Amino acid sequence: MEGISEATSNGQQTSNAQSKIITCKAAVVWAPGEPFILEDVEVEPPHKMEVRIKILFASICHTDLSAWKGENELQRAFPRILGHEAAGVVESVGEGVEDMKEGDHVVPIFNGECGDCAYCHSEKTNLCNKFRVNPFKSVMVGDGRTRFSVVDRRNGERRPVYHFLNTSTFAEYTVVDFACVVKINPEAPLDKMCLLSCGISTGVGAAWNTANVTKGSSVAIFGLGAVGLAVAEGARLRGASQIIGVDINPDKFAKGREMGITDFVNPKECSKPANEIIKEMTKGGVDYSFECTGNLGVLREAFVSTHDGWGFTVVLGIHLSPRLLPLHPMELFDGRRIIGCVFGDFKGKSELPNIVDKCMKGEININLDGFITHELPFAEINRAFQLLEEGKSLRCLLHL
Ligand SMILES: NC(=O)c1ccc[n+]([C@@H]2O[C@H](COP(=O)([O-])OP(=O)(O)OC[C@H]3O[C@@H](n4cnc5c(N)ncnc54)[C@H](O)[C@@H]3O)[C@@H](O)[C@H]2O)c1
Ligand SMILES: *[C@@H]1O[C@H](CO)[C@@H](O)[C@H](O)[C@H]1NC(C)=O
Ligand SMILES: CC(=O)N[C@H]1CO[C@H](CO)[C@@H](O)[C@@H]1O
Ligand SMILES: [Zn+2]
Ligand SMILES: [Zn+2]
Repeated sequence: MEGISEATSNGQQTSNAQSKIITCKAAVVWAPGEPFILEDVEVEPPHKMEVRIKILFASICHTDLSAWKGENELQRAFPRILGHEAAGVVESVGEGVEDMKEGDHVVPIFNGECGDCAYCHSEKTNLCNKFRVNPFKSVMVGDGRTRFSVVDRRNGERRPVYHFLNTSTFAEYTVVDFACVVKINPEAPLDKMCLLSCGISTGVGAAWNTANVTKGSSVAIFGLGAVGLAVAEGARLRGASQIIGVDINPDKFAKGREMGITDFVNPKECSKPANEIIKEMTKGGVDYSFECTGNLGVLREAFVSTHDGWGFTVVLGIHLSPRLLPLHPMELFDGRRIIGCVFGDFKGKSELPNIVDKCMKGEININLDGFITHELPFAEINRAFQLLEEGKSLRCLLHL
């Protein structure tokens, strides 16, 4: 942090009397695919029902990589602060926030939980009517504005910097809606908890909540990044007897073995489609398959790799390109089911604190350390993105 200045009289209504504008470093993307630039940004105090967080750790998820590249034109709000997998400490809270205070340890969640809408009250979904994940949104719900601004070097003018996934964690300080931040046990190590704010919860939850993988069952996981390997962890902890990992990068196999993968398929080295190989390996198909690549062709492979009659496919990969699912309607009569899953079907605010406590007590034995393959200072964020893009890292932990 560079320094805290008095809030300027630019008409912004701030509800927290002590709270001032903070000038700090943030990794700003000015245009799709351009390197991150560590800029001095101004971060407004939290407005009503918002929280300002000091980010201590942030890691990079493939969804950040896709957004950085601007793979979907609708998503192109720049300059922007990306990042959604992080952990930190509450710096200040806006009017009306009662479940958090300065100093609380928190993880942001991109799929919010207001706790008050019909969706939040329903046991059937973890989506929230007001704060559900939406990669196309880039301004706060309260007033439709951003809480970040930066000076544009090209003309010297201050301009707004857009948010991402309700969290924007590649910044020393960020402002999020109360619904998108979870208070956790202060004893929990924040570096590891960072991974629970997206990738690991998503993968583990997909196995536990969405698919409800049962003991002795067979599983195929397409894409062995952090999300896919977290599915493997979830399936292993549920007692799945066969966990087949599918990836075009053979470097993922060694790590996969540690995470419970029992068999590997590299489609690049096979003369027939992965689904045919998997059906042979499992006498007709796996009980559960998980798509964790964001590739449409892979999605189809995952779907037809399951056993007819009861096969269950969970889609985790984000498919941003405007193309439709490659399924023939008649195929649905073969008894295979398919569903997408956001954030492992966990309700973030109500369930994550309990998951954190269970991890600490050893009641849930997720190998969080195994996912942190690299650590770098915040200033090396460009290298961290490169590591993920080249398939060298699972999660690179940035220290802010
Ligand atoms: N649904 C959710 O809530 C949610 C949450 C987090 C991430 N995601 C999405 O999950 C996906 C995985 O994220 P990640 O961070 O683990 O990414 P990652 O880049 O670490 O892993 C992706 C893996 O897929 C493999 N792969 C790519 N193309 C392949 C192909 N054709 N066949 C087989 N394997 C292939 C890569 O080699 C890599 O190992 C991304 O699409 C991400 O956007 C979704
Ligand atoms: C998951 O499966 C187990 C074992 O079959 C069952 O007891 C449990 O009720 C299932 N849970 C859900 C949420 O369906
Ligand atoms: C800052 C930000 O992107 N806020 C969004 C949070 O999510 C809701 C629901 O998708 C959006 O309406 C907000 O714009
Ligand atoms: Zn993510
Ligand atoms: Zn809600």
